[in-house]
Amino acid sequence: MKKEPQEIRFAVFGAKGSGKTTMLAAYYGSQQTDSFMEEYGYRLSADSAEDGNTLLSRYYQLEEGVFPASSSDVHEYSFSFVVGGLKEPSFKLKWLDYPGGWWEREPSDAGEKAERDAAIRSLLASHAVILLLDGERYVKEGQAYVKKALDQFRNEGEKIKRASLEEDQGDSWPRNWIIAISKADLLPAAATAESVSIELLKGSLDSINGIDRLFGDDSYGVRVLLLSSVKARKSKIVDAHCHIGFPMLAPAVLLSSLEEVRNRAPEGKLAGVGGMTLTGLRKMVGLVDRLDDFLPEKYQFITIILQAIELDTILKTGAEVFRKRQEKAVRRKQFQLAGIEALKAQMASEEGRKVYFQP
Ligand SMILES: Nc1nc2c(ncn2[C@@H]2O[C@H](COP(=O)(O)OP(=O)(O)OP(=O)(O)O)[C@@H](O)[C@H]2O)c(=O)[nH]1
Ligand SMILES: [Mg+2]
Repeated sequence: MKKEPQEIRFAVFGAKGSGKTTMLAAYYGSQQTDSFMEEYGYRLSADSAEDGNTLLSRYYQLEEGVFPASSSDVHEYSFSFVVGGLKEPSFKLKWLDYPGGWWEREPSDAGEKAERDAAIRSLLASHAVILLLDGERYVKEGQAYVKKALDQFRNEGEKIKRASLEEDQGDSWPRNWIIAISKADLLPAAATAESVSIELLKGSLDSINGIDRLFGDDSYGVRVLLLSSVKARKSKIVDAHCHIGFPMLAPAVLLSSLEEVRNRAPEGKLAGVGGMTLTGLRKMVGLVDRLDDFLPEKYQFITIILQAIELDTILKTGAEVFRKRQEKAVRRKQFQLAGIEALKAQMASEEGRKVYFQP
């Protein structure tokens, strides 16, 4: 029997209006051009034709200047991560879109409660968590908004965590998290992921610590990803093809999942690895061999990637090297390796470093 490709799940938590649905449509739509495949060497394809059509029609609407309506349903999208030249996908990516209003009110009936519970179970099964902050409100209201949004998330998160402990799911809850700033087209031009990370630590340290405690995250600093789906002013789309941060989304999720492997390693197994810098991650590679036996199942696949990833080389080497290796892996029909090389190329690029910061 043919083996199914492994899947990476990530959870995007974002309040009503923070830009989740627009992001998914623009992320998917922007990858369906030949020029995307040429430039990045991969693309996502939706596993169901119906989902693909829904997302594409939302993308075309954006091109017409129309944003999607506020979501009233939850839906899980399944994508294949396909590297150019290969027929088989390298991985699957699962992405749940749901109404952000859920976090602001009680379920309206038993049906909605059941839907929410199922969604929460699926979010808890993810490899990485992204907290989406509304960039428009961040620009207008500054740290007051950030604090409010993070504290609200922590309160909700605590409820979810209690429920998951009751269901005995507690231990697979992801421990690290990324702040993504949506609508980053509205940030000052000089803003980088690192400068935003510094601002957040300066202005909202208590709230950030609160979330670290919720997840049991012991990293120092905060991972930040800048994202923008379109360029818009006052809710009017100026350029539907102008995106920020999209190519870094999958690598950021992957990096964050790798950290999770370190967090979950039994005491002593990764002694000496120290802080979770990219160089720290590199040191894990040699130690990771027998970790699989100790890790919850959903993380075992990530160790395969970790062994292939050579993070120090990424830091020293330009993206070109990885593109070449990707081509080689494609020629040899090494599906997973080709996908990994595509992501590494992106991590090594200058663009990648501007929009994603990992302490
Ligand atoms: N400037 C700018 N505005 C955006 C962008 N993405 C979304 N918006 C604005 O934010 C609004 C909400 O976006 P949605 O994608 O519907 O937000 P959501 O998180 O899915 O909201 P719910 O479905 O209600 O949870 C849009 O109607 C736009 O006005 C962006 O990339 N840049
Ligand atoms: Mg929505």
